[in-house]
Amino acid sequence: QLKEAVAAAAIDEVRPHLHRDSVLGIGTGSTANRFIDRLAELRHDFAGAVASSEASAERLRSHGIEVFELNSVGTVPVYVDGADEVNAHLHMIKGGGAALTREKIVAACAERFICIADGSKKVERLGAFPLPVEVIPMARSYVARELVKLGADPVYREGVVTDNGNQIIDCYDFMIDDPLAMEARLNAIVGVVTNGLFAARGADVLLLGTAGGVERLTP
Ligand code: DER
Repeated sequence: QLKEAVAAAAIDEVRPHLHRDSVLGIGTGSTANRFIDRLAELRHDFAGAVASSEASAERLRSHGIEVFELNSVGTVPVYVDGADEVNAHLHMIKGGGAALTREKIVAACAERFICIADGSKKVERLGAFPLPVEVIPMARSYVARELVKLGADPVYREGVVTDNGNQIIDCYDFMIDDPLAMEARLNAIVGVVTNGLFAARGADVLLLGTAGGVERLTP
């Protein structure tokens, strides 16, 4: 359905940017999984992938796709990933799947970020989806107090430990008028590892699955 359609569109979107020793950047989540499942179609057009989570790395390997450590590759030509929300500037909220830190790292290394999402993710203003913030465990309460000062309702995502051994606070009731400024503000809180605002490095292309077909949007 919509996830399949945007995954198929993403295969066509990335193909022109690949050569046989390219290494692709791969995101995390159910939409990224649909893309991973179709990558075999491009098997001979790239060498392997870097993954933004152990879960995605395992899924890639299950399709016989070589997974590289990011430190052993330079920039990647494309990064393909989903989002929890995306606005008209292609700023995103990500982190619903608790992989935001490695997603942000691989996205930073990518020449082109291709976001794949169903139409429900497109919003006017970011923040209806609770903004994930990855924190160093010992700093969790301190960071929560700082988030309250910024107007958020911080909720500890119980029982979740990220691939990096950290915890997640989800910021509820936190409508974000200036994603660029808020991303920088959150990064300045001691104990914050990563916040789920992808604005400084947003997406370059959004493939949005709608009932009328896949829309291709740019900032
Ligand atoms: O955690 C993330 O940032 C993922 O990209 C996620 O939020 C999107 O997940 P979905 O494709 O399963 O909706």
